[in-house]
Amino acid sequence: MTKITIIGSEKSGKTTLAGKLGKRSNVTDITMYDYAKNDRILTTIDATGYPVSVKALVTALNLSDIALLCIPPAGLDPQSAECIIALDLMKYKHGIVVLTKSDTSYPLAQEELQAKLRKITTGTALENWDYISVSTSSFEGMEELKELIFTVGDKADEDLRKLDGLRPRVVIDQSFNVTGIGCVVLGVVTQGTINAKDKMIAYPAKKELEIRSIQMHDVDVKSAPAGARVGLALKGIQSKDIDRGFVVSQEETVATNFILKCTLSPLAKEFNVADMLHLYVGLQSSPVKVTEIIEVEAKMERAKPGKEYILKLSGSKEVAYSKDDRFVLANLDGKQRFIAFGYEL
Ligand SMILES: Nc1nc2c(ncn2[C@@H]2O[C@H](COP(=O)(O)OP(=O)(O)O)[C@@H](O)[C@H]2O)c(=O)[nH]1
Ligand SMILES: [Mg+2]
Repeated sequence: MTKITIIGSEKSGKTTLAGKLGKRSNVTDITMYDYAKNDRILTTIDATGYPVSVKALVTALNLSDIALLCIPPAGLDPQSAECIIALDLMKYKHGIVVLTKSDTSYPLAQEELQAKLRKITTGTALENWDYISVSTSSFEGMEELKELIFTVGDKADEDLRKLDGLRPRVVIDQSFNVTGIGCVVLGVVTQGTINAKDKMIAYPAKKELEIRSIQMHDVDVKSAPAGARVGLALKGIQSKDIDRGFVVSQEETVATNFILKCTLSPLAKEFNVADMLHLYVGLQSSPVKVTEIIEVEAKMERAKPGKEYILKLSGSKEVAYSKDDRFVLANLDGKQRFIAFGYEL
């Protein structure tokens, strides 16, 4: 099972490409496309809510294993630059840079664009990504792209197999009520293996539940490994008590205030004590106020790009997370909105 997200600048051909990679299934601020052939299953997510919503981008990326960054012949614009910063702050491991609309460009220009992008992304999470030119009009590169997605998908799967033995966690992206069944949620097993009859807890609300049954691509299964996109019928909980962003797990920390060791992007906008930022972890987000900025031992009034700080952040919304979860911070007033990543101290 391979899960990809297509991101990039507006009008770079993202939605058209997603439409060529599968059948559209559901739409919110992210749109999913499904494709199944033999034992290959591909879920493609178009972060349709982005660029208006940063959350749509983070959500789509956190539901996927591979990012496709679309760059049209016109090259980088502020939005694709913001996508690169987001991918770097998230340390997004697997991805492909797709040079779109190749029918409107020339091979030499495509080569130059590729060289330029490779230079810009040196030292970022995108450093070793593959590049491919495609056109959804002439179909140039489309078969090669599908093959490449599955090759990168195999590498992503290898990484996921290392997570099968960890304690199970499922991030939820949808919940609804099905007549005769009850509460059904859709989500992704981010680590561990889940089994039917497992007793788990829905965080941050801390509601106990039992997994009644598990489906993967509409097929009933007894268990699901790390990386699986699953539909779960749940016992002991109502659909109104579980929502997008919830984590079904056995143990999570729940907090409204955070002390994070943060690294600011060199391209971040400066911010000050008392500024409001947005914090993202998994599919959750919360507005937080910066209450303290500490550089090594000294207290600061202002946080500068490219540096490390301990940030004290105060919010009012409960967020569930675990020790090794990577937090991302954004300043929604900025032009380039992503500013830092951090871990709980
Ligand atoms: N010539 C050409 N036009 C394309 C290609 N892919 C998309 N387009 C056109 O580019 C425009 C923007 O495409 P869309 O998929 O909506 O871009 P998005 O904003 O990134 O989702 C539309 O008019 C598409 O028909 C392509 O490969 N070649
Ligand atoms: Mg679109």
